[in-house]
Amino acid sequence: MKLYGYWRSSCSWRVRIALNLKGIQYETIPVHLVKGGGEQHAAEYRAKNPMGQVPFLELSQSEQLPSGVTLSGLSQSIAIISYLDEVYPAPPLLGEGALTRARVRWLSELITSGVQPLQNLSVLKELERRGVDPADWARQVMGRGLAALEETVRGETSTFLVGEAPTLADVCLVPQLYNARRYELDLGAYPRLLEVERACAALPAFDAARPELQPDAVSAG
Ligand SMILES: N[C@@H](CCC(=O)N[C@@H](CS)C(=O)NCC(=O)O)C(=O)O
Repeated sequence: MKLYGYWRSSCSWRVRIALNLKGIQYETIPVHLVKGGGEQHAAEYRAKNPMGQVPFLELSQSEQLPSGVTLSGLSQSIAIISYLDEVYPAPPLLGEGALTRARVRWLSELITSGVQPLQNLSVLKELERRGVDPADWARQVMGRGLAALEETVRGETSTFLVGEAPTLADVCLVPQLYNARRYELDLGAYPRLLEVERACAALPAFDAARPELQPDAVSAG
């Protein structure tokens, strides 16, 4: 498999963690989100993902779908991780039981729908163009979302967000906390989230997915 991504992209990072947790080997294909206005907008990349965003996972085989399309790759981190979870079920990333799985999706979506899209690069660039301070906006939306997440899980004592094994919710949490630090959000008000982050950091699958360890990190800005 080939993962098109960017070292500092939180959505690419989610997929890296999932691939590592499942022990799947993959090749990194860097897509520089900043250089020359962003390689994600190049026609060659948009042919894969017309949304012009990373990640994109190129699969090792293709399959014809009922729509007639022959699919050989996937966009959207949650669709990618859900696919991997179905094809490589161990370890399960949604947990066991309908309500547990719903809780995992709830916490994941709080981040993937309620926070990250509001502070995505293209949004921040557009705000700047309109005279709004992008860093201030990013801090505001991340602070609101992380405070809601902290309140949602306050008082829980599991090692990870939903139980004793990492799930999709943790996979989404860790990169989002990194983004928050990047924009100098004070994380002191989220002790439960930081506790879970520490548990994740102790796992090799999370550690190896860190931006600084990616092949495109050295030369990128
Ligand atoms: N919902 C998508 C969001 C993808 C996304 O926002 N990707 C960001 C990086 S984390 C991106 O490519 N930004 C480039 C841009 O906005 O130009 C997913 O989960 O994959």
